[in-house]
Amino acid sequence: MKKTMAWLAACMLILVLAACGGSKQSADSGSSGESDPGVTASEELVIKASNYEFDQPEYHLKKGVPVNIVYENVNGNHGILVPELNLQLDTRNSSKVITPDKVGEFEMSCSVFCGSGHSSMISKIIVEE
Ligand SMILES: [Cu+2]
Repeated sequence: MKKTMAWLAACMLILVLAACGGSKQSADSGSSGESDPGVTASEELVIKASNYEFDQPEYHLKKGVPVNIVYENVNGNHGILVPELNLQLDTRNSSKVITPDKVGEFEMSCSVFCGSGHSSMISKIIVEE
């Protein structure tokens, strides 16, 4: 009986040592930068554009909260562009999940040259703490 216990203990010790020696290299999880394909957004923000305005003068987001931005084209042909948030959407590419990482007000403009009212298509994305 005692012999068996000793043998078991020895086995355990070898296993533990082997496990420790083998797990030295830890896999680095590669960060993908700005776009977050692995993130599931719990929030959704729909931004609509028509000739020649966005449906709201400002849109509010929370810092650090993943949000799925959905672009909806009501009439004409427009898009949205927010360089600071690395966000550009239009009818062909109409949604993207972003996680704002800084607080501030960011100007949103129309990404498609749509006609006489193009330059007046300006709204704001406001990121709050
Ligand atoms: Cu436009």
